[in-house]
Formats: sequence, C-alpha cells, structure tokens
Amino acid sequence: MSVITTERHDDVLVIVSNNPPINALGHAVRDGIKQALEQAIADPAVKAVVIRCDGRTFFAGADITEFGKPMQEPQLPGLLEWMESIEKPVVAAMHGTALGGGLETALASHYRIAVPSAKMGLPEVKLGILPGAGGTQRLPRVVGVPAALEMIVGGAPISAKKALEIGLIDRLAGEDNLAADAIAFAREIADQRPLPRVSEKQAVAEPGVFDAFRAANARKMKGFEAPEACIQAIQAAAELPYAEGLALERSLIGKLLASDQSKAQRHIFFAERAAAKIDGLAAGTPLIPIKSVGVIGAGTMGGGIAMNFLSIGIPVTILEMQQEALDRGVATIGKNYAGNVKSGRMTQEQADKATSLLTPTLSYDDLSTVDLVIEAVFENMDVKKEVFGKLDKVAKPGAILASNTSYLDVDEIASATSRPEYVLGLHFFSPANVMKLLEVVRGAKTSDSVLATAMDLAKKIKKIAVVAGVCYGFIGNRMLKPRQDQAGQLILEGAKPSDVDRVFLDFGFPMGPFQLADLAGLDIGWHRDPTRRETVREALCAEGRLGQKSGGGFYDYDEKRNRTPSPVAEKIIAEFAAAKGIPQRQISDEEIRERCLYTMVNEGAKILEEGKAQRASDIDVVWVYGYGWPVYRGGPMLWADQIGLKTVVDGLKRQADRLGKDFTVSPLLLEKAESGKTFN
Ligand code: T1G
Repeated sequence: MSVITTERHDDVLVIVSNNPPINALGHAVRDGIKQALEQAIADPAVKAVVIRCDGRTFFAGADITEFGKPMQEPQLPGLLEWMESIEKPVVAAMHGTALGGGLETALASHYRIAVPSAKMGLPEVKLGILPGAGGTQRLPRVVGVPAALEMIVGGAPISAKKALEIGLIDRLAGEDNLAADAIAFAREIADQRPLPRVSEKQAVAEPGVFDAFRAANARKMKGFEAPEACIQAIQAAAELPYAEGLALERSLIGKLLASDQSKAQRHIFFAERAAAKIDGLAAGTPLIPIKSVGVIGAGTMGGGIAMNFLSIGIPVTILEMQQEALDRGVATIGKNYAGNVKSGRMTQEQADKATSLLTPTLSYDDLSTVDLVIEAVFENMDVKKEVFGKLDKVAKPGAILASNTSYLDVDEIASATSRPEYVLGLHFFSPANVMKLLEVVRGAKTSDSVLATAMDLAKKIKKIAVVAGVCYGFIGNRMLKPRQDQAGQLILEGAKPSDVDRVFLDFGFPMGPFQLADLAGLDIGWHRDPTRRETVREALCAEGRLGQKSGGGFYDYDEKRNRTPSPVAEKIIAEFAAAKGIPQRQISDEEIRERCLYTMVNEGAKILEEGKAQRASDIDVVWVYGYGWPVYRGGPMLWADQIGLKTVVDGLKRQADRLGKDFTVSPLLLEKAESGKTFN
C-alpha cells in the first residue's frame, strides 16, 4: 500500500498521506507527493489540489531517522520550492500537529486550512537544527519577524486559532469536516490568480529587533548553537532576496546537522522515547487501573507528588501523622496551584477542580480503597519498613505500594509486606510537581503488570520515566555520588568552590555543586552539634553558614541572593584541610572536569554492567531531565562517546592516585575504550 494515494473530487485532486505513526516526510512520502503533483499538473481537468494526511496528524516533520544518511531525491527543500512554483493552487489541510517540515509543506502551499484543534510549529531548534525546507524564509514573510522569532527560536507550537489570528492559515475547517471543507475551499479559490506565493512576500524587520531578541533570550540560548543560527536565517529573510536567504538557510542547516550538539539533541529525542520501553516485557501485559491514589507524607515531596495526580483528575488521599503537618501540606498544595493560575499555567477552575480532589487524613484506614499508595516519608529504612508493614494490613488486595525513596533498597522495603510483587520505587525529583524525570525502581519481585502500570501512569502524569534496578542511589543519585565526592575532595586540595562551579557552569550545567548545596541548604541531615566538625559542611554549619537561607554557605549572598566567593568559607575550608594535613596546590579546570565528570561516566558504565539500567541512553535521559545535564551534550554516556571512551579512560588513569584507594575503572568502560566501541 503506497503511503501516498490520490482521490479525485471532480476538479479537485486530493493527495492523501498515510505514513503512521506521524506522517513523517520520509522518502516514500516525498516521492509520492511529487508524482501526485505531476499527475495534477498533467491533467487539465484538475483545477486545484488538496494535500492532507490520514491518521492522527498532518506531517509532523521530516523523518529524523533519515538524518545522517545520504538523502534520497526528491529532497524536501527542492520539492517544496517546485510545489510553490506550479501553476495550480495547492491547499494544505492540517490536523494534529503540523510540525517542522510539515508546516514548511503548508507554507509552500498556496493556501492553508486547519481544524481548530490543530497545532502548528517549527521545533527544529529542539533538535539542534533549524527549519531547513524554507521555513526560516517563509514564516517571517507570513506572520512577521517577531512572531517568527518566537516560533522558530522558541520551537513551541501555536494553536490553529492563534495561527488564524497571525495569518499563518487562511481559515478554520469544521473539527470533523477537514477533508470536505478543504475541497470546498480549493474549489472556491481554484480560479483565483495570481497564486499567493509566500516566497514573493516581503518580511519587514524593525531596526534592532534581532539584537533585542538576542538580549532578551540570552540566558535560555546560552551554550546552544542552533538558536543563533535561527536568528541569522530569519534576519536573512528580512534583509536578503529570497533565493539568497534560502541559500543561507541551507548552508546553516548543513553545518548544524553535522554538529555534535544536534547529534546530542537528536539522541535525547529518541532516548526519551526508548526509555518508555521495557525490554522483555510481553506486549499486552495487563495494566492495573489507577483511579485513586494515596500519598503518605504531606511535606515538599508528598505534596508535589500528590499534585501530579490531582492535576490530571485522579483523586488523592494524603496522610500525615500530625494535624499541623497535614494542614501545612494542604496549604502548600493550594499555594502551588495559586501560583500556577497566576503564571497562566492553568485556569482557576482547573486549580479548583484539582484541589477539590484532595482528601487530607490522619488515618491509614482511609487508604484502604486506593489503587496506588506512594510513601514520601523520612528517608530511613526502619521508618519505611514500618510504613509498608502498616500499608500491607490496610491497603486493598491488588493495590500498588510505591516508595519515593531516593537511595534505599526497595527489595528490603518490599520484604516488610506480604505482597512484594506489588511493591516498587517511584522516585520523583524535587519539586515533584515540576521536574519531568521519574525513576521507576524495579524490585526483584515487582510484577510485570505493576511495572507496566507505573510506566503507563508516568506518561499520563507527563513524566519521563526511566526503569532503574535496585542499587544505592539507583541511576542518578548513584552517579551523583562520585561527582560530589570529587568536588568535596578538590576544595580540600586547593580548588575554590567557585573554581569547581565555574567548570560546571562552563560545561552547561545551570549550577555547580557548591551553588546547589547552598541553595538546598548545608544543614540537610546535619546533626546540629557544632563541636563535631568531621566534614567541611559540618564545619560551615557549625559557623552558622547554612547556605543561601543564612546569607552564606560556600558563598556569601547579598539580599537578592547574588553570590560572591566567600573568604570566610575559604578560610574554614583551608583550616579544615590543614588540620588533615592535605597539601594545597593549583588545580586545573581539566583536572576538575576529569575527576568530577569522568568518574560519573565510569559509574554509569558500572550501572550498565550490573544491569541496573536497561541501556546507556536511559542514563542520558536521567541526567538531562533530572540533573540539568545540558541537552546539547546528550547526557553523560553520549558525551563520553563523543569525546571518546579512550579519552575518558586515559583521564581516569591520569587522576588515578587522586581518586581514592577504592576507585576502580569499570571493566565495561575499559573494554569499550580498548575496542573503540561506544555506549550508544
Ligand atoms: N521522524 C521520525 N520518527 C518520529 C518523528 C520524526 N520527525 N516524530 C516522532 N517520531 C516517532 C517517535 O520516535 C515514536 O516512535 C513515534 O513516532 C511516536 O512519537 C526539514 C529538518 C509529533 C508531537 O521535531 O514532537 O522537519 O517510539 O512517541 O507523544 O525543516 O513525536 O513509537 O517507535 O513522540 O504523540 C521536526 C518531532 C523534524 C517533531 C507526537 N519535527 N516529533 O508526539 O508520539 S526535523 C519534530 C514530536 C524537520 C525540516 C526539519 C512528537 C509528536 P516509536 P511520540 P507523541
């Protein structure tokens, strides 16, 4: 069955694409469109053409799986230039998500119609590239430079309603009547001349608009290459003849497609989707319906976790031991929703609906009917086992019992119940109602249905779920440990906290480890005994330096919480190091990077060796979505592939005598480095 078919409706030829799942503009589709258009041109009885798609969406873009391989003719840019030039009107009929090359196909059409629920966008920048089939030249000519800058550099789609307002589409079709309305529209305009060709319009730019946009978006664009290229291409649309602007677009996308950044961002695009798949799980594994949820603990985590379910209409019963803590937790949830309404992230009625589904309680008995319970209590094994012991007695048969533990052994927690096959870890990241990552920790006895249900639920609450095996810290926190250990060691040997943080900031992290520590608070887990100073953090806490909240930690902070390196903190650290007899020396950025980041890669290799992650790309997803690893570096394992695993091993060997006597290089990493292989 060809992916492209045609239908004759009297004098209108309808070209239909059926290329599931998202009508990607792969070679067969492009070739089919070309042949169908040639058929339309050759047939004098055809007065107009409609292009539409079957399935869930209009073309959602070029076929990303074709990138990096030799492109087969007809290539999309040439096809679209030719399509716009033909003498018969082409009407693009859009539904679903008309994205990337899909929207470019619509822009090269002479007319555009869409159903109200359709969305349109040019998200190529998220793949580290830019619209490469005329989008940077046509969009500004249709919607103006400011809107084009937002859509192309931001990459977010807009609604059909908004598209109509800004002139991106000519009209809206009936939600269930796209095909017929498009044909009627085509017949209506069939004899109108001259054909409206977008490339013949002018794009006008206010003086200074590009530099103003750069300044306004500098922080978001920092470190990325594609956004600047997008701006240059749009600037060309306003300043150069169409053909020259198109040539610049083509040369820019050529460079970007070959860049490490784009390869990294495309890697994450597919890695995110691969993470949702569980190797070896039988297709059709039955899911357990989750119609109500219980959350134990109404603190920051418990409240944030509860919001994920409330926001999608699932009632939550939230349990605390003390009324005051319960009230505080409920109030925080209300405040967070009010914040969402204030920021426009949700309407007041959505917030009211969500909070109406919350039932606070002090009694375990109120958890006896829920389908899933998630505990977010104090991170202590005895406490967790006591909670699960109680849950085992109260929760209904078949209820899933999940722990939000960040480190602890889920199998041991499960052993406190008579139903270990219903126990797993759901490790949310703080703030749990915001962070996209969810580590789903598979216990030795967790059943396939329970695991599949957790992955399905993750999608519903818009989390990116990664399956982790039971080990200390699972995937993310386990790799965080060597990084923190090395950072802590480096400042005892002469590096300043700001030196270490600078290496992380230059690498593309939003924050360095010491900034992060000050933000979270140095007194987390502190024993509060100022006479006990066994670590730098304890020494700082003992001096009342608790981090941002006390005006100083590793850094000093002004009233606006702007940080400056702290001579006081550096003196405390130097004295601490002197007391331990650690000699001070100059430490290079290279050493900081190798000791902090290469040891993370090494730990990731061990996680793979032990089967605690299904695939290297899962580790990349964890770090990009849970810990701010810059997406344009693709995650620790892809980054290691790109710099070369031999480079990583050589770096670890160079630092060997500083990594501690227990440090070992992962055999998997060694083997891959020696055989020139990669993780991904
Ligand atoms: N190419 C190839 N496969 C794609 C694809 C694409 N563009 N988009 C999605 N898939 C696969 C995806 O891997 C998954 O596969 C399945 O389709 C369902 O996707 C010239 C150069 C459209 C909003 O960036 O944003 O055009 O896991 O799970 O959640 O200027 O897919 O089932 O095997 O994401 O409903 C520009 C990318 C490309 C859009 C649907 N377009 N896609 O979301 O399903 S570059 C994009 C999406 C370009 C031109 C340039 C989303 C979606 P599998 P899914 P979804």
